[in-house]
Amino acid sequence: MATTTPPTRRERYAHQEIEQKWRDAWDEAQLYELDPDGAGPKWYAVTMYPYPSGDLHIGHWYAMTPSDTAARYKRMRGYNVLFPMGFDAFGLPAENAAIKRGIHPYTWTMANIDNMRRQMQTMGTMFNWEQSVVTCTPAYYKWNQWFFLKFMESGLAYKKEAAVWWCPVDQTVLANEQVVDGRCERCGTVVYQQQMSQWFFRITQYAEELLRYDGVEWPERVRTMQRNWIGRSEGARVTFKTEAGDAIEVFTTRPDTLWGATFMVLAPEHPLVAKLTIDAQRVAIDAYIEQARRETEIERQSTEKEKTGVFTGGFAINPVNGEQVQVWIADYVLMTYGTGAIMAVPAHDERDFEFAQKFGLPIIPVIENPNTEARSGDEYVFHHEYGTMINSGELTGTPGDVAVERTIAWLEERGVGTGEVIYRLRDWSISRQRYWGTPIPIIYCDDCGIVPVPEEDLPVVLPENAQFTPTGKSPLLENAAFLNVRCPRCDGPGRRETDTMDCFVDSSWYWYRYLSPDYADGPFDQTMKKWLPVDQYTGGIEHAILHLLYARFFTKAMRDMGLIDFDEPFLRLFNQGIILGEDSEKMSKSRGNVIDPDDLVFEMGTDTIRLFLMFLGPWDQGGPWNSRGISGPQRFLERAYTVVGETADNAAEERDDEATRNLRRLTHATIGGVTKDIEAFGFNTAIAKLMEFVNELMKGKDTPIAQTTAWREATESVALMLAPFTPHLAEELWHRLGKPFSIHNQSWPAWDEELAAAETIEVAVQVNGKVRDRVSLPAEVSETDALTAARASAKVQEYLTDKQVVKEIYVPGRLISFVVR
Ligand code: ANZ
Ligand code: ZN
Repeated sequence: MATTTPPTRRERYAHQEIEQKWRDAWDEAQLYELDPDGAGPKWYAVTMYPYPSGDLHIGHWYAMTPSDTAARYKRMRGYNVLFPMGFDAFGLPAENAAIKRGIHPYTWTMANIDNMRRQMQTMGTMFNWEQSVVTCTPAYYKWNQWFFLKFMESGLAYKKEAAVWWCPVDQTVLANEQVVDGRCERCGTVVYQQQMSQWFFRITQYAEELLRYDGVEWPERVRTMQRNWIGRSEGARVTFKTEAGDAIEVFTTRPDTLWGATFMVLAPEHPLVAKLTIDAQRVAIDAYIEQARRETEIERQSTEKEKTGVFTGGFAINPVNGEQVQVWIADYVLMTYGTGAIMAVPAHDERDFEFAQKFGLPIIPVIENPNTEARSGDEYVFHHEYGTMINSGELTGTPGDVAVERTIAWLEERGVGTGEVIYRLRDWSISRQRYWGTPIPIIYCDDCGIVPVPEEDLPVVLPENAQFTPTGKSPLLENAAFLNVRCPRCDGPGRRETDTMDCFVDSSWYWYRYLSPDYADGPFDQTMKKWLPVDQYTGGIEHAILHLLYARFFTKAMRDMGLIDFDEPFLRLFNQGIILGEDSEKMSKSRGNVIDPDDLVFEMGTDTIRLFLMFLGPWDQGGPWNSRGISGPQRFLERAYTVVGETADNAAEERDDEATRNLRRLTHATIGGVTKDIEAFGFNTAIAKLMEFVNELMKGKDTPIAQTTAWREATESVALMLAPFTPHLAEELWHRLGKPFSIHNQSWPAWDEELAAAETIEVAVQVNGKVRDRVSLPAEVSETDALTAARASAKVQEYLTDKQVVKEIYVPGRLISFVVR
């Protein structure tokens, strides 16, 4: 097309045309399609799949484009890379949209997925779209149901009546993991406990193994969070007897303090409370139970709160010394931990100490304070140190380092206690009274009881018709056609389970399904198993506990089913940071600080955004968006385009002078540095090195150096190193360099350490006119550094010690001379 505007000296980089052109070319060539039999070692990279909320935001870009860069780099290193993407499509927001706006969750979800897929195409990623999953499709959730049945067979899935967390706004049960500081993770409402019959996955069976991370590289931070969540405690279970002969079991981490147990405290929900309570105390006890029921666990455990409690009027016998002790109830003892009852040792436990002080209960020290300065005056100050046992019958005098184990042995001999390990981890409750999830494949029959749906009848398809009213009851209850079925065992009338599965079930194994999304004979095709386990998993730190623990549990369960033969799903884990708004606040519509990637793509192109996000800082740090800061990466890409484009047709003469040697050195040093940085996910520093390199090239582009083979090597390296970061521009540069399509099938440039090393020169060192040594120095060394290096030579030092240096000279590149007296 003819144009009247004179051509600018520097052709501008027309991102819109270029990016679309190359994306079309990649699609056409099916460039990124997986070749299961392709050459090279396998590399399985997974970025946590998104929830299809509707719009791709800049956080998605920050999660996905750097991991794309890492995957592209691996591809250039010769790996056969699998890098799929999918959608976590079940869950509450879809159902809430249905309630609020009358759109069916399926319609809402699928429309969102279409939109997000379209937006994702503009990110220029190499996702293997033919390996994708959408978890709300029967082809996917059938296998959730299959896993459920297999878990039932092996005792990993079971049903029990349990106190569960209930969110009054979302009208559903929440897993422990979904309760944050006593509130619903989704809507922030204070949750409370309710008794309900629920399906559970027995994750506690793997508690011990989940504490180990053999052969995986995971951030210490995540491992610590998971370890704390699993919460392993070593101690003893000890039996106290009531006057009526009932056994009250307690769990204690400090059996060595047993002789100081001067009272007992039961959780208000403890089953023995009713029996222990004497008539005179019943009103007070009942009122207290009611009050405690309304408190969250966080409130109950708060150390700031003043201790409260009520005496039941009942007594128990301390088994080690036969002393009678009062039995109280108090909210600080939780029914959900240990045995729901404690022996209170006010001399050595802070909560018990406060409680005893408030209610005037006896305090008997039984552990010597190894920290003598802590003793003060007459008033007893509690301490929780380990130390020599005192006031402890025949164990008095036992040293602190063996006190716990000796006490346990002593208890075991007498049959009143045993060593025990307990965990804070609870079994995973997976029942949800909601519609938009995987139906639990169970049928209830009056005659046969709980009957699993036979495997050949899977999937139990989620019916389209349901009442979306937040009643707290499962919407499927209203659907008679779904509800009423024949019992698979006796053919009598049966009812389907109407609860659906927690959608964390879906995300516990989706990367196995990526291997063969259409496979009909199992959750995944065993012929694809060479890709497993995942080599690199990336995603947000918010999933450190829930998702990642469930994922590990599923993998261990699958191993024990014989489906796979490894222990951990993700060999390496990386957590990216968060992109904040320009005001350094979390992006939110109400703050008006949301950055819309679609606008940016239009304005400045995909490659610029990708580069900016990676240049922002270390990937795990995140940081605020900076609309002025984007001009740096933008200018850099313009420069790269100019420097490569303008010299692409230059002559390429073989030359070997200082200038070409310097250029080669810089080229190889840059490749070496960028490689090391990418390997360590140091994208920002890698980009900084590329920027410096291109700046140097800008200086030489109109000089004779630009007519050499060294220059060709340099410009080709720029294109190749940009390929993982800015795939469109790199493809364009490659094309301009006259190279065949596609740059994304090229090898990562090799570098030569020797060429990369700074050039060195040999310089003679004279003392009083006689050569005493030769030192190697970088060619561009400064006078000060040259003199320092010369003084450091042992041979030179011999002639300098005890002498006064009266003159020192550096003749650049030739000589260092000292005159001494
Ligand atoms: C006596 C004792 C004496 C205790 C002492 C501690 C110090 P971790 O480490 O968290 O496992 N405990 C046990 N079950 C409880 C429950 N359901 N609710 C509230 N507290 C409970 O804590 C174990 C300790 O927490 C146990 O050891 C018990 O108090 C208390 F000098 O027993 B200890
Ligand atoms: Zn039956």
